[in-house]
Amino acid sequence: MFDFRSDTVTKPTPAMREAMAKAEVGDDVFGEDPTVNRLQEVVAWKLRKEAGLFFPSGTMANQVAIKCWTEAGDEILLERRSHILNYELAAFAVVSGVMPRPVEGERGIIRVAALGREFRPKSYLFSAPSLICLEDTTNMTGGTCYPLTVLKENRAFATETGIPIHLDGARLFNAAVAQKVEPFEITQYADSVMVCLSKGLAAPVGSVLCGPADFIEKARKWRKLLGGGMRQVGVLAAAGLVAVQTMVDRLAEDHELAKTLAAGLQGTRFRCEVPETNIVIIDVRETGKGSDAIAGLLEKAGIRCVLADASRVRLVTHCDVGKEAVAAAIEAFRNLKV
Ligand code: TLP
Repeated sequence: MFDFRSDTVTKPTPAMREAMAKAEVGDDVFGEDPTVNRLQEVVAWKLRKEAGLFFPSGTMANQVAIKCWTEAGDEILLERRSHILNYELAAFAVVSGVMPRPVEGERGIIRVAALGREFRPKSYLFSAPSLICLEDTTNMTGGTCYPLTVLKENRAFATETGIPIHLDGARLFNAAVAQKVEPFEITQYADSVMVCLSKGLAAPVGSVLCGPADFIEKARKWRKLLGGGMRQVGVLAAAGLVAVQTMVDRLAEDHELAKTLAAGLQGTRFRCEVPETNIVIIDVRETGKGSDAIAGLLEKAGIRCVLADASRVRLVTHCDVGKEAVAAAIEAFRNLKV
């Protein structure tokens, strides 16, 4: 069985396990875990933000960011197919009491004109637009990266309208590697950023939220309220440090394999765009079957994937699937009796 469901299935590397065993720890609710503090500093520096805060998950970090930037009754602008809107159980409504205003992106990329169309100025009739959430790389729209020029225009719009930008950078390091830029060249356009260590970087757990120092202080309170205050959590942060220090450059290999997979489907009834990073979204409509049926057949052929929607499946490349797995996936698609 080759597992292409997500890069979240990656297992911690031997170096991570060793670092975890040796990690110096303290009570992080008192701010006394040296390994957590180091991870927060390292990530905040890489993203050139004042401060960072370790979270058990990307979902909690995104939701705390929304909580910190908004008041109940506000609205947040975000892409129609974004993770925050579709895969976080409407937590923004439960935790922050805000309303989503979906924006149509191009392969998940929100351009300034689309923001302008959805933005409504302050009025006693409207819920106040209080936050723009961007996702880089985009997930269910195929791992696309925000061109820096688009981010710059969106930033200008946000500054003009006085709304902060939160960047869901679950796969921000994939974007930086694919675009051959430093992560801070991307994050300079956002007020707050969440990055995941548990996706392609292969750490077992964890995300870091970064932003201005006063925002992170506020976030610390909301993290605790949600039960995310952890104690000797340096054992997890140690793996996160190995992840950010040693697993970023190799993401290029995952991107290459995703391209190989997409190229292998050329000339078949499975349609996909050339992937920019490690996510391949495959449209199965030409087979006359739904994505659930195709995923079921692939599973029988030893290839695991997830559904992006009713007509598209998603395969993600990562460090625990190599060339052999990709060759097997191509063969499985080509041999499907549909
Ligand atoms: N994404 C997971 C699933 O939840 C869909 C995946 O397999 O891709 N933002 C983005 C863009 C994400 O892709 C994810 C996870 C998250 C946030 C949430 O991170 P976690 O799983 O740590 O809560």
